[in-house]
Amino acid sequence: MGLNSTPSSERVQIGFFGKRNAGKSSIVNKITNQKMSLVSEVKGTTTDPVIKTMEILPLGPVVIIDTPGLDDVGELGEMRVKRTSEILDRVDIAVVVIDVNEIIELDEENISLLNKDLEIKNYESDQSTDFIKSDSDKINNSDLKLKYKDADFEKEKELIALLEKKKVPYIIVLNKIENYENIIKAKLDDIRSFFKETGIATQNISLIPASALSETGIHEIKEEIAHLIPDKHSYPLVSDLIEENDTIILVIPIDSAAPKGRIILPQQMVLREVLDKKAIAICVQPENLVATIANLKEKPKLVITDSQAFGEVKDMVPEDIYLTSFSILMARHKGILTETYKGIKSIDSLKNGDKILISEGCTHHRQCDDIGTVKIPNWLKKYTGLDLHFEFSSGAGYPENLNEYALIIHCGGCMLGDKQVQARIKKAYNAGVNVTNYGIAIAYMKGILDKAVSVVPEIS
Ligand SMILES: Nc1nc2c(ncn2[C@@H]2O[C@H](COP(=O)(O)OP(=O)(O)O)[C@@H](O)[C@H]2O)c(=O)[nH]1
Ligand code: SF4
Ligand SMILES: [Mg+2]
Repeated sequence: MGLNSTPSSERVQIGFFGKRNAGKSSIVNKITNQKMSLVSEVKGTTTDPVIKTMEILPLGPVVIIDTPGLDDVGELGEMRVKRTSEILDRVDIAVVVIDVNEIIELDEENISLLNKDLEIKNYESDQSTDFIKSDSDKINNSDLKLKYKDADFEKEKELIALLEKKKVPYIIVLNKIENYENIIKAKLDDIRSFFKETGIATQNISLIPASALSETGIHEIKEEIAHLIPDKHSYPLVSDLIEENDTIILVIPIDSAAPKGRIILPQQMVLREVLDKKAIAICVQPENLVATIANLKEKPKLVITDSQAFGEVKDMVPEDIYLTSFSILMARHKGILTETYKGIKSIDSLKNGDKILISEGCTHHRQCDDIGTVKIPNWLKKYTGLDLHFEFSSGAGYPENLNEYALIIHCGGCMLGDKQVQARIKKAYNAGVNVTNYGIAIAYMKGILDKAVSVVPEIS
C-alpha cells in the first residue's frame, strides 16, 4: 500500500466467482484494464484468490478478488472451495460469471433459427401496419424459445443461495456471448425467467451479457457494480462524536511494540477524522498526559488512548472528560461495537478449564505485538483467578469449531473489511458463543468500561 492510498480495509471489496473457465480472470483483466490474473484454457489455473487494490473509474478505490473455480475437484480443490466461501464473507459485492455456452444450447441450427426470429421481430417493429406472418414464419416463431442445457447448475445455485443468505448484492455476467450478442440481448427476460424457474436465483437478478473477448458489456458491468457500492461510511470512527474546535487528546505510547517511524492505522484514521472535522488533535505519550491536560486553558472534550494504556491513563483523565480507546472506536467503525459490548459480560461466568479464542486480523508485520498472545491472557487470568486455556487465530483464518470456546476476544480488526469482521461476529453468535474485543475487554478488566463507552451514544 502506498502512502497516499486508501487502506484496503476501507475499500469496497468486489469478488468474482464462478465455475472454472467461465472467464472470471478474463473479465477481471478487462475491468481492471490490467493483466491482473492469469487466463488459461486449462481448468483451475487460478489456484488461490488473486487480490489486488486499485482505483477503477467510476468505482474509485476498490479491492478486486479473483477466485478459483467453484467446481474444483479433489482434496486441494476442496480447500480452494473453502477459501472461496471465506472470500464470500469479506466481499461487499459479488460478480458471478457464467459461460453462456454452459447454460444455453447454441448450435448452428438453433442460432440460425433464433437469428431469423430476431429479423422478423425487428421487421415487425419497423412496420407501421400489421405484419402478417406466413405459415413458415409461425413455425419458426413457435420454436423460438432459447434451448437451455439440461446441465448441472448446482454450484451456481449453491453460490447464489449463499450470497442471498449473506445479503451480498450480486450481478450475474453471462460471458462469451460474442457470437450470439443480438440473440442473447434480445432474450434477456427469457434467461432471467430461466434462472428463477430453475432456482439458480430467487431475487430479481441483474443480468449482464458480456464478452471478455470482444469487450462487450465491460462498461455495463462497471456501471452496475457502481450502483451496488454500499456506503462505506455508515459507521464513522469519531467524527460524529466531536464538534469543530473541540480539543481531542490522542494517547499514543511509543514503546517497543510501536512500529518504527510511523503510527499505526487506527491512530492515523482517528487523527484524520479529527482534522477533517476541524477539531484540534494533540498527540501525547501517556507520561505527558497529566501535564498536557493541566496546561490547556480549555479542557479537552475527549481523550482517546491505546487500549493497552487504559490502566495507566484511567486515573489521569478527570471525570468530566470523555475517555475511550482507538480499538473501541474501531469496533464502532466496523459495526460490531454493540455486539462486542454485550459479549463482555460473559467474562464473569467463565469457569476453570474454559477455552478462550483470541483472534487477530493479521499475521505478518502484525501491529499489535504481544497484546493478544501475552498481555490479554495474563490480565484475564489475573482478573478471573481461573485456569483458562487460550487458543489463537490470526490473519484470514478463523476456526470452524467456534462452539468449543467459552469466549472469543477479537482484535480491533483494522486490517479487515467491515463485512469480514461482522461475519466473524455473526459466526460466533450463530455458534452461541459470546464475543468481545480487545478494547472492551481491557476496559472492563481495568474497571472503566462504563466510562470508556460513555462517549458513544448507541451504548451509553
Ligand atoms: N470465446 C470467448 N472465450 C473467452 C472469453 N472469456 C474468456 N475466454 C476463454 O475462456 C478460457 C478461460 O478463461 P479464464 O479467464 O482463465 O477463466 P476462469 O477460469 O473463469 O478465470 C480461456 O481460454 C479464455 O481465453 C470470452 O468472452 N469469449
Ligand atoms: S492484529 Fe487486528 S487490530 Fe492489530 S493490526 Fe492486525 S487487524 Fe489491526
Ligand atoms: Mg481464473
